[in-house]
Amino acid sequence: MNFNKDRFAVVGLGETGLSIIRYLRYQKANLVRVYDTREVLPHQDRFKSLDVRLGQLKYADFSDIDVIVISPGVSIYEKALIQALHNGKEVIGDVELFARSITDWQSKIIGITGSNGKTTVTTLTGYLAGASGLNTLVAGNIGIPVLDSYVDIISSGGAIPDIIVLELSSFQLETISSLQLNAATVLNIMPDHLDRYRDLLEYAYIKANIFNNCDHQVLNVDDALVCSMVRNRQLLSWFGNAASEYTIKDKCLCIGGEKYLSANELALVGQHNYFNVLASLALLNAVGIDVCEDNIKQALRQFQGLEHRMQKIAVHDGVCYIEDSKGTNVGAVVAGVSGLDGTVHLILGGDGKGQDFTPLKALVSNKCKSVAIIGQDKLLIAKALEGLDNVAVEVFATLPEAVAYCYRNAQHGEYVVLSPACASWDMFDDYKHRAQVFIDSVYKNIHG
Ligand code: UMA
Ligand code: ADP
Repeated sequence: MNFNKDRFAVVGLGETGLSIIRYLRYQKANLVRVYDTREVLPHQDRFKSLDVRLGQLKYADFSDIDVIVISPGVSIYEKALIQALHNGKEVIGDVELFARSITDWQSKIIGITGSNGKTTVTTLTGYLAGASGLNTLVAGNIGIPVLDSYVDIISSGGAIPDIIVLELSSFQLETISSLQLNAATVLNIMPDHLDRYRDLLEYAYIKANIFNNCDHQVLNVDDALVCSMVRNRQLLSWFGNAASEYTIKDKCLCIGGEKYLSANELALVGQHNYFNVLASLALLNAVGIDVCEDNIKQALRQFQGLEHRMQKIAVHDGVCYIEDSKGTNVGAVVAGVSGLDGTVHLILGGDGKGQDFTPLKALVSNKCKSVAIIGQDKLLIAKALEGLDNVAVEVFATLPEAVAYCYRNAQHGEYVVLSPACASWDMFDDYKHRAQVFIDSVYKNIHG
């Protein structure tokens, strides 16, 4: 790739696409054209000065292009892109461009992926690295396009970070080859994005790309697919069950058999979050940060977790209302809801992304008194829950109706939880919008 000679195209005109365009302009590259597979763009006015092509990608439209930079929302398996690769064109993503741009930086780089817990672990790892006094950059799938961070730092003459913590989605991992990571983790593999991948194995295989150029792997010993990702000649740390270096014993987080912190000293709650903390500690240790320092332990005690992940939003008449709009797959819902110490009235539903909902049946049978289902895949979910005599299962047209139903059913000491196991796009702008509708509906019921 050569910025002086090559002709570039950008595919996908969301946040990443905008950051790629900004980066290519900064590099004074020849940006010939931009594409998006949608017929209509959400912010068309932002691309006025560009040659924009909308609709299905056609290989012929790339004939005058050398390097195609794609957004994560566009699959590298698109026919036109496969053909472009076959014909010797480069097809890369924003993280690959970032990796090629920082080869002279001395930063330690941590990569984090997994089906669930990425954003929590990325935020926590960045927060703890910052608490240890290091200049830390957090970017990637977390919502901060890596190329925006790059241009911000370079154009402002800012300091090169000591530590870079990257949240990487499977979509981004489809297109990386040069990213050198000092430490990386795959937190877990649970069914997700099966509308994009043919099966769970293909999805897991793409996630394992994170270890292609990595010094130190941090792996979840309790996850069979993650265990299969061990690579020769890489250092290795395990987190998970009692036999691993980073584990939980007698309600304490332990490292190498030594007690590190008592779980009840953490502001974070839930078993899954204890494993998130252990993964984060292993990653930090792997890049040479002493996690036994007092300021790191103090920061850990203070870390409250993130919005939209099993967040308590109200307690009324002894009923606790929890918003988990980020519970967008079955694995997240099982992990979050099974950790609650009481009976649950659960709201499920939305765009199921091709998932198998049957694992919800055991959870619902063990934890729930009633379930309200909404969204595009409501009938699929209702079918997966068929035959549960002890649980009331109802289907609703809207989220406020589902909330009203749970509000009526819930009694003192019980929980009402929005943890939909689905994406929100069929009914809402995004998961934050869904969360807001839930919160507004809860308050409307409480206050009349
Ligand atoms: N799209 C098309 N055609 C296109 C381009 C996009 O239909 O040509 C659609 C996509 O399928 C998607 C939407 O438009 O539904 C946005 O896609 P995008 O690639 O333009 O997304 P960005 O706005 O650039 O945001 C992306 C990540 N989104 C996706 O991967 C879908 C954001 O992660 C990420 O924060 C951002 O880059 C910065 O790195 C979001 C996400 O949902 C939070 N990620 C998935 C996840 O976490 O499970 C992978
Ligand atoms: P991601 O960025 O991978 O989507 P988040 O940290 O945003 O992960 O959390 C998303 C959902 O997954 C939330 O519902 C949260 O409660 C749940 N979750 C977080 N960590 C884990 C984990 N280690 N295992 C299972 N579920 C988890």
